[in-house]
Amino acid sequence: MKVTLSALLLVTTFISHTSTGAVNVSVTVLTTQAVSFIDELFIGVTLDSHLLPAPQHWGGLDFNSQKVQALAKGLAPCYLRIGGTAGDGLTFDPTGHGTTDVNNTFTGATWDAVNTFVRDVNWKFIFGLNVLKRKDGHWDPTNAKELLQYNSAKGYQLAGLELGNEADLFPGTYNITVSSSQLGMDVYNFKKLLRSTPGYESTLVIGPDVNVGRSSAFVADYFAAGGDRAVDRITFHQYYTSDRTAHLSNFTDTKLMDTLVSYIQTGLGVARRTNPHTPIWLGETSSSSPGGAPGMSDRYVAGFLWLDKLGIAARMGLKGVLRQEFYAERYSLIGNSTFDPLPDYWLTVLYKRLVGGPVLSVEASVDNSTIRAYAHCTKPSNSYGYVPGSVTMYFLLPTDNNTSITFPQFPNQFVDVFWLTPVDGLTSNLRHLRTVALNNDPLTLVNNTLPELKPYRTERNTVTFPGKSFGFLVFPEADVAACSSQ
Ligand SMILES: *[C@@H]1O[C@H](CO)[C@@H](O)[C@H](O)[C@H]1NC(C)=O
Ligand SMILES: *[C@@H]1O[C@H](CO)[C@@H](O)[C@H](O)[C@H]1NC(C)=O
Ligand SMILES: *[C@@H]1O[C@H](CO)[C@@H](O)[C@H](O)[C@H]1NC(C)=O
Ligand SMILES: *[C@@H]1O[C@H](CO)[C@@H](O)[C@H](O)[C@H]1NC(C)=O
Ligand SMILES: *[C@@H]1O[C@H](CO)[C@@H](O)[C@H](O)[C@H]1NC(C)=O
Ligand SMILES: *[C@@H]1O[C@H](CO)[C@@H](O)[C@H](O)[C@H]1NC(C)=O
Ligand SMILES: *[C@@H]1O[C@H](CO)[C@@H](O)[C@H](O)[C@H]1NC(C)=O
Ligand SMILES: *[C@H]1O[C@@H](CO)[C@H](O)[C@@H](O)[C@@H]1NC(C)=O
Repeated sequence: MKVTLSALLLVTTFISHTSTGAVNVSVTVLTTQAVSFIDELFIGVTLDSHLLPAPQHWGGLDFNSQKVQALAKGLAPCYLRIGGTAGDGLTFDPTGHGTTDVNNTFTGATWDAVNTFVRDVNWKFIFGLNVLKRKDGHWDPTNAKELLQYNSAKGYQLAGLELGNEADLFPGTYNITVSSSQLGMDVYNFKKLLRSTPGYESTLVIGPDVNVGRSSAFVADYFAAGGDRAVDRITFHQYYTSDRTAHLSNFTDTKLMDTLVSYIQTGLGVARRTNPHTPIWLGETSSSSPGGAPGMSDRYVAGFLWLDKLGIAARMGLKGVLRQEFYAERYSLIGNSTFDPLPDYWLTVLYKRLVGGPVLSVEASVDNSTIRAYAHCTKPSNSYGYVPGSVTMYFLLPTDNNTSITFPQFPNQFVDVFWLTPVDGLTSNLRHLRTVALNNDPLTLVNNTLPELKPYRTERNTVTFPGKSFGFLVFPEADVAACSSQ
């Protein structure tokens, strides 16, 4: 309790006074025109394919848990993508009878469990098919057809399908080489098959699901061979660092954050040659790989890379960011076995509630190693009653400095503050709870229900926050033209 109280005093002080010693920043939103647009499905989540074979029991994820359902509904509407390296080793067997290779088989019952869940919580399902089912040098769709047939007989909706995960790494993981141009042809043929299968006329074909920074030539060949006409969404996978070498300082390192800018530029450069208009997603992305950095990727500090990623991706025109992952491993949004929401879960919920529609540019009086600032129109259908014309800004303060932010273009206006701070330091794990506070109130579920997530309203034109923290500000009276006619 002592820790919580001192954090409380600190931030209350900061919100009410301009303190000496704080870095002063002036921020202006460019209101005349939007630079991009995102919809309410912008943030999606993932689960890894290795959870599908029955012996895994979904890694302990209980789809019937009220808590899990409440947390999932808190993110809805939301894409759920199940994919990953293990997916290219899996076979669908509706009954599971007579299966000897149980660790590489998933059954109709498993498929039912996830589809029922997705329907109950109002998510949309994307699945990665096994591209290593091969015959005479090309993909063999026999097992995929069985799955599609089973799926439509049950009346399940499939929002999207992928074919092959990080195929550029097959030589190392599966000791198999499939050329990028062969994959481009495979996905093109898959698209034709899907469009001629009743019930799948509008299921998205998604790919190529590789790291474009590592394999841009691979991606270019994939598009040139037919992938360009096949894909409805282009997906690149992205991680900032590896679990093995991750260091706490990486999570607030603005140079490392900026590597995403050049990564997306590389992706745009490759994709836009053949696909000038196809929406681009970060189709699988998190802080560090392959499972998340121990003691970091599931703590408050992970929010810096996550929120900055959302800001950069939206501003650079991306239409989707699929967070690796909803459950399991160290970069999950909810706790392994406890299902307690982790700090990035709450950050994601706030983003989904407050941000949406047109994306705006921001100018700050100091450079982006002192403050990271992003602006959007406030989500049109928000639960707070914010009217069209409202603006939502979000900020990351990556340094240790207390920072005062002033908004010269919005004098004498209310500001609604949703500021997130850790309850016990950047890697807070107090009593094994990785708690984050919203305006000093530790966030928890009450009776499996999400709290209201109320803002703190202030009339001050300058707001001050502690270093190494982040949060959202809403300007309900901004009356920005680009946000008025959504
Ligand atoms: C499946 O994997 C588990 C461990 O993950 C192992 O104990 C078991 O022997 C495997 N089963 C088969 C049939 O390979
Ligand atoms: C990889 O496959 C080749 C044949 O395709 C085989 O000769 C080689 O032993 C395999 N390597 C490993 C590590 O399994
Ligand atoms: C992470 O931080 C460590 C320690 O400062 C540094 O050596 C390493 O290069 C950083 N990693 C990345 C990907 O920037
Ligand atoms: C949950 O944590 C335990 C203990 O750390 C670990 O053995 C297990 O693999 C984890 N489960 C998942 C699904 O990540
Ligand atoms: C931050 O500023 C640097 C130049 O100082 C620029 O290269 C980088 O793209 C900027 N990052 C973002 C997210 O705008
Ligand atoms: C930020 O402000 C608090 C409260 O006034 C103070 O204790 C702390 O030392 C300040 N931090 C820095 C880095 O100046
Ligand atoms: C939680 O649910 C129990 C049983 O339904 C009820 O008695 C209790 O008042 C609820 N608590 C809150 C804080 O709503
Ligand atoms: C204040 O914080 C310290 C430590 O994080 C940084 O070294 C400074 O660069 C920073 N100052 C500004 C203006 O960002």
